[in-house]
Amino acid sequence: MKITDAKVFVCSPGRNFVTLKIYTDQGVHGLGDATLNGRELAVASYLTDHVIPMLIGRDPANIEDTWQYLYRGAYWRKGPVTMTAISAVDVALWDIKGKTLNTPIYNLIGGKSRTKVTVYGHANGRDIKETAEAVGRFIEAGYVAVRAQTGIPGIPAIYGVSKDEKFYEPAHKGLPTEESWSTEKYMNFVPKLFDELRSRYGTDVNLLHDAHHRLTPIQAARLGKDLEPYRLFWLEDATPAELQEGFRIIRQHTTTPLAVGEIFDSVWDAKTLISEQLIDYLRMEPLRGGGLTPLKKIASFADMFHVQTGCHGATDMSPITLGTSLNFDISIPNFGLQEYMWHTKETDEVFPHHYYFERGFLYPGDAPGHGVDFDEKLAAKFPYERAYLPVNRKFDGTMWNW
Ligand code: EZ4
Ligand code: CO
Repeated sequence: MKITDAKVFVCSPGRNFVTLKIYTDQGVHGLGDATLNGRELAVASYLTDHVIPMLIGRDPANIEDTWQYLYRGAYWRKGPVTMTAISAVDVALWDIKGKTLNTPIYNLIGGKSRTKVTVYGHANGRDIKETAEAVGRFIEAGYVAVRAQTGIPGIPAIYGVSKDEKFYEPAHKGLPTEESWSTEKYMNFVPKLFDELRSRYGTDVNLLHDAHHRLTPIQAARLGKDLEPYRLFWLEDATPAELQEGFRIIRQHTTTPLAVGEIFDSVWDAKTLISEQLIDYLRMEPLRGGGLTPLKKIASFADMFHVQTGCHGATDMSPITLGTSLNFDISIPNFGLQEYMWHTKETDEVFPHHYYFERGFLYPGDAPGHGVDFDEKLAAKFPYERAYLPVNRKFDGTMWNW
C-alpha cells in the first residue's frame, strides 16, 4: 500500500479548522485534524510545503516509522506548528489503518476498557447566581461532571467565561482583543462560587475549575487550599507549566487534584509532572503533542505513576480530534475524564461522525478508523476568516498569562 497524495483544507464552519486528507493507492483515505487556534495557516503551510512531499510513496501502514521520520527527520523538534502537523499525519494514518482492517481505532490499541466515556461540560455565568443555574442545567441533562467559571466583580471580561451558553468560542475575528485581570479579585471570589454550588447541589456532582494559567505557583497553592472544602474533581491549568517544577510548590500545600497539559506540544512537557507525581490528570489530546502515537506512550508512562488522562476537548479541535480522543479514552486503563463542548451545527455537518452523546456520556461508535468524515464540498462554502485568541493584561497594563 502506498500514499499517493495528500491535501490540506482550511474551512470556517463557525470557527476555523485545518484538515489533512491522505489518499492511498487502495482507494482508502485517512483524515487528520491540524487546527492550531489563531495560527491555522502556519500549520497548513508546514503540511503542504514541507510534509506532504515527504509522504508520497510511503507505506501508510508504518505509522511509528512515519512519526519518527517527521519528528527526528526535521532536525528541529517540538513546537506547536510542527507537532500539530505531525499529529494530523499520525491520526490520518491510524484512520487508514482502522479502515484497512475494518475496525475502530480502539480495537487496534487494546480494545474497550469501559462501556462509555464520562465527560465534563462547561457552565458559565456573569455572576454566581447565573453560573449556579447553568450548573443545574448540566446536572438535569445528565452530566456527572461540570466545569464552573464565573464573572468576577470588578473584572470586565474574563477569559473562559463565555457569553453564549451553548457555543463557547474564545477566539475572535480580526486582531486579538484584550482582557483585564486581577489575581486578588479572582482568588477572593472563586471559593464563594463553589460554596454556593456545593450548598445547592450537594456532593454527588463532580465540579471542576479552570484557572487558565493565570496564577503563580504559590497563588495556585492558596487557591487549591481555599477550594479544598468543596472537593473539586480537578483544578485545571493552575499555573503555567513551562516550569514543571513549579507544580512542586502547589503540591506541597494542597490536596485539590491538579490537571494540566492542554497547551503541551510534546510528551516531554509532562515528564517531570508525571514522574514526580505533581499532577493527577494529564490534559493532552491526540492533536497538539504529535498525535495518538506519542499520547499512547505518555498515557502508559502516566499509568505507572497513578496519573490519569483528561483529554482537552474544546471546540477549537475539529470532530476528528474528538472522535480520535474517544477511541483513546474508551481503551486505555487510566482514563480519567473527557472535556466536551458542543460544536456548531455547521461544524457537525462539515464533519459527519459516528460518535454520539447521551446524558453525560460520549460513545465513540463502531465505525472503522476514528469514525469522522469530512464533507469537502460543504466545507468550501465556509472560507477561512482570520481570528485570534484574546490577550490578557493586568490593570496596570502588564501582559499576563491566560
Ligand atoms: O481555552 O482550547 O479547557 N479548555 C480550555 C479551552 C482553551 C481553548 C484555547 O483555544 O481551556 O477552552
Ligand atoms: Co482549559
